[in-house]
Amino acid sequence: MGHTILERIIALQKRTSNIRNLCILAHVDHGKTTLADCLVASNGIISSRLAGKLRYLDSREDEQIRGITMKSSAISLHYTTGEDEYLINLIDSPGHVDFSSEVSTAVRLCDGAIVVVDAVEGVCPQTQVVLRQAWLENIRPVLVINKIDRLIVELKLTSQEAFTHLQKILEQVNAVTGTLFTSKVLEERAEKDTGAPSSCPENSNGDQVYDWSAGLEETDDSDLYFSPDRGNVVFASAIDGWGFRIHQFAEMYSQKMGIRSSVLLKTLWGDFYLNLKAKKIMKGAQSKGKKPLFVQLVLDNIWSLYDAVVTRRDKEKVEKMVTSLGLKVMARDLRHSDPKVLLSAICSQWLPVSQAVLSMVCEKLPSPAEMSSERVEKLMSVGVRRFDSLHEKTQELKKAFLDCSADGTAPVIVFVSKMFAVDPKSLPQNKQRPLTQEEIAQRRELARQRHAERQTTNQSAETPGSPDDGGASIPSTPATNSVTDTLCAQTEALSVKAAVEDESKEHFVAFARVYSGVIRKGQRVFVLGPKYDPSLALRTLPEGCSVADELPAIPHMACCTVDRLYLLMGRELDELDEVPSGNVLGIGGMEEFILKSATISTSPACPPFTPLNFEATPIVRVAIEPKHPSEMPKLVRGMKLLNQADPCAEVLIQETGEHVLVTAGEVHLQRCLDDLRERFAKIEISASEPIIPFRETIIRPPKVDMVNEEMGKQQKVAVIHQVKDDQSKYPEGIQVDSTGLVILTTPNKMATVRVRAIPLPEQVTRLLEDNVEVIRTMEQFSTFVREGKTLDINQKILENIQDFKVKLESHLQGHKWRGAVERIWAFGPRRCGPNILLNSIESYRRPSIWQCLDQEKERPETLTFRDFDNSIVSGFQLATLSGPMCEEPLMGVCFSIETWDMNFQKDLVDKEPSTDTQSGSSVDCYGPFSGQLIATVKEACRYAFQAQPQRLMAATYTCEIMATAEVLGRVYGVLSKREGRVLHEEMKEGTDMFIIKAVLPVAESFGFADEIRKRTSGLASPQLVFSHWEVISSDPLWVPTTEEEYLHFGEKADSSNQALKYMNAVRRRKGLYVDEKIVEHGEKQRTLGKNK
Ligand SMILES: Nc1nc2c(ncn2[C@@H]2O[C@H](COP(=O)(O)OP(=O)(O)OP(=O)(O)O)[C@@H](O)[C@H]2O)c(=O)[nH]1
Ligand SMILES: [Mg+2]
Repeated sequence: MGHTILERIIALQKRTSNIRNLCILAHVDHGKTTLADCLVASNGIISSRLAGKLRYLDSREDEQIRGITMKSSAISLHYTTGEDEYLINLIDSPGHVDFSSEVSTAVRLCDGAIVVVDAVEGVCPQTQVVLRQAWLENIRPVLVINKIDRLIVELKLTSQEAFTHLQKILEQVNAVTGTLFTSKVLEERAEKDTGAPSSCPENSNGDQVYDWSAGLEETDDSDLYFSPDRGNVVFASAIDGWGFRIHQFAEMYSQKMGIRSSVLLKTLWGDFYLNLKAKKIMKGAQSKGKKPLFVQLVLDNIWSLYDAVVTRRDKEKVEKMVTSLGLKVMARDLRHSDPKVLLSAICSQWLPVSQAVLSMVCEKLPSPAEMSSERVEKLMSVGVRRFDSLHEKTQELKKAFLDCSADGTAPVIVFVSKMFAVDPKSLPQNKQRPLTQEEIAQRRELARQRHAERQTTNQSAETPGSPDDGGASIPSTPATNSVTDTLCAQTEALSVKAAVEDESKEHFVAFARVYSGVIRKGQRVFVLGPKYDPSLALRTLPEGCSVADELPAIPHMACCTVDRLYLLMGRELDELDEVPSGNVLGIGGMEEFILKSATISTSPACPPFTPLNFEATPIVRVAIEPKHPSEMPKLVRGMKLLNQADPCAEVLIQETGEHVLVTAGEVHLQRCLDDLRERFAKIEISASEPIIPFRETIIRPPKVDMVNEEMGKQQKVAVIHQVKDDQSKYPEGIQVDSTGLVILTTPNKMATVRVRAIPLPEQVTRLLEDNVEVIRTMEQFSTFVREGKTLDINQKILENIQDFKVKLESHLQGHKWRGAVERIWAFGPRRCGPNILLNSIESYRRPSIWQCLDQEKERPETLTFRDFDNSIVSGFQLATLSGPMCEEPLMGVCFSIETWDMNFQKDLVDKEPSTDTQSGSSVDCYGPFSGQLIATVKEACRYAFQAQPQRLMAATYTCEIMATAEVLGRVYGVLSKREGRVLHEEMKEGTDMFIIKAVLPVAESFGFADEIRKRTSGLASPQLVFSHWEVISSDPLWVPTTEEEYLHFGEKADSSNQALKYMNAVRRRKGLYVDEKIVEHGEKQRTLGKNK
């Protein structure tokens, strides 16, 4: 980059109110990177002819090949309008679901977003997701409706039809925003009603009117919607380089027609028409069958341009239009064989898209200095606590956030949202940079001096005996020369060595933003991990200490020196010395201290930022090993680097010793493997088939048997009898009655439990899954209470807990579940999973898990824990972690403990006369007895589970496929082959496309997208999003029992049992026993060749 531009950007970085940090968000392929190209071209970084074709921000090779973006990358642009000069820190994000975590890392660093929507496809699933993400981070969006050329060229709509179509799209987008907003407003209103003191949003700068997340009462909510007359919508075709806001046309026509531009602006988008006779703008174009203003004044112009240039190629007309618009088009472009070249040459002068988008961004999006206080509280990771319960020094920092001061005295606060690996060669310090004028002058001077010196030496060598020369100077000159030479050689050698070292080392740059203060090269800072607790640190650290002091070790806190600062320029980096508040930047040399994200501050009171909201669930896992076992260390190192470089990929070592990589989807997996092979490990690797997760559950006894016959009473008895026979396989000492109640005693006979497993209603399972965070908070609260500490939960979280409880009560109805919600003992596995442990013991009352809801109420003292309460819970946790079918976690199961008898006294009496080894009163809570109890409860739960009809649950994706009518049949073919189920199908209005929504088991999804693409010649491409767990209806443990079943199915069913197949595959992978006939037909075992 030229020095002048760099200097300009550095100067602009200091003017906080003229900075805009924004990201481009959209569904996959809606044209984000193409739009970014146009904006980049406006700064002369790439040629405007290449804009749209180059996709400059897709710097990876695979991004270019596949044509999708896989990472978010930033670039700084400047924009001048009138007097004002702005710095735009632009971040392009990927639209593919697999990379939605990259979107989260981008959104966090921005104050605004450009939401791009394809004019043909409209609002797609990912559009909704990104709007939600923008809303969750409280950033303000503006809209670009892109690819309008497709309406003209592909769909061949008339301008009138296009107007209706565009109106519909705008409605759709506003509907999504509306839903997000209303739920928020209702929530806040409820909060105000309860009178929570701290949660009312206060605003210090009175800018609430534009804050799309403040209360409805004080807010003009119309500003949250997109509307062309408000100037937050651009209509564009990024590929042809044009885009406009309606005010451009309003101004143009107000001069021409003498109508005030404000009037035109109000009426241009809407049901108005021009009455030429009365010289008036009238309402009701639709009902009167008139052309709406927007069609007449705006769209018709564009349509006729396309018609002349692309469709009819009418040279004369084009030339006429060019002159009437006052544009200059090069003769070369006029003659070009591709009409698109001429089109973009005309359009990019007439309505340059960069101008329209950048002016909208500067006008409508907030500067970093306008951050709302609500967003600050959210960022400051208040989490479940009340803001006012934080340490006062921490609370003071809120002001620093709001001020966004670039003053040297303000505390430095920086958030790193991801680490990305860069090629050491592209680092500015390793690159030869062009010299500045001064440097050139300096070098020239040096060279001149050296030359002069050499000449003098030569001269003096020629005249050795010259008496005029200072005696000392003659020998000293060569000596100094040789010294400088060796010095030079040394430094060169050093730098070569360093370069070699650098080559081998992977360089990471932190993707970050400064929220307060000025970060400088060489500055000492604290790096705070996500679990850092400022109040603990403030208690431990001496008053008024600073980063420079020798400090005691604090958990999750490290001190380091800022090594290098970079300006992010897409594919390039430029070195900076300091970066003031409000800017996006790259920080080098942090890889030792930061894994994926972190908070950097000079104040120990700074809390770690709230963790990023990741929408994608990492679900696809593969085991990885090197081709050559000796390269294992390289693989381990490579996986560590990959883990650091990708916000979403997880790397873990399973109990079996396998190295497992967990990714968000197939495309993501592919990219991670490529990265490992070519970049981080640089070795040949082999990846296993994807490991597919399952869940185990139980269902109510089926009413229909395998041959689809209703089970009469008689048969039921027969079946139950059969089940009972099965139970002979239970080991001795376990009693299972016909209703599935399991009675089990610990080996030392001190405790007996009775457990029953009950399937949870489906809604309850889903509710539990959705409320993991709520459950975790409750668990945290209970732990705090048990340890005698207190936790101030903020009002909103309390409401969520209350809400969760009410919903749970409403779903758990019927006599079986009477009072169940109050009796919940624990959730599992990992204390927050979708299974419930129920306390059905009449004599045992323990503190409720809902105790955080009635903190004020006096808790009756009688409710105390029995000893070993925890052992029962642990047993339950273990049982739910891996089920009996194939050791996968359980889901949707309720274990009801009906009795729990402890007979210490009896034990004492029995044993005392003979031995005095153990006595009940001295049993240690963590001694062997608790271990026995844990094991017993676990076993009892397992048997209780097995006493019910068991089923496997498969992870399912939902996918939306857009396809034209011709390929619809093929799409259905692929879906049904892969056990997919179509939920619904509809025709997209105004197009000939169908939208098919379907569910597909994850297990069958590998290669699905490719297959669809191949079968439909690339016309349909689905995106798979993890949605839920679904029970597989066939019984994996089914064996024919009745005569009819034998008759129908024989020894082995004709159609293979899908659930059994899955189960056996998992068991085989885990090295568990598989009950299969290995030799099916004895005679085939002969060696046929020798069969004479
Ligand atoms: N007809 C038409 N095509 C466009 C327009 N803008 C982009 N495209 C095409 O749409 C395709 C996708 O464009 P990208 O810019 O890569 O889309 P993206 O949103 O960045 O995609 P991801 O980053 O993968 O989510 C490319 O083939 C572009 O040429 C447009 O205005 N009109
Ligand atoms: Mg892209």
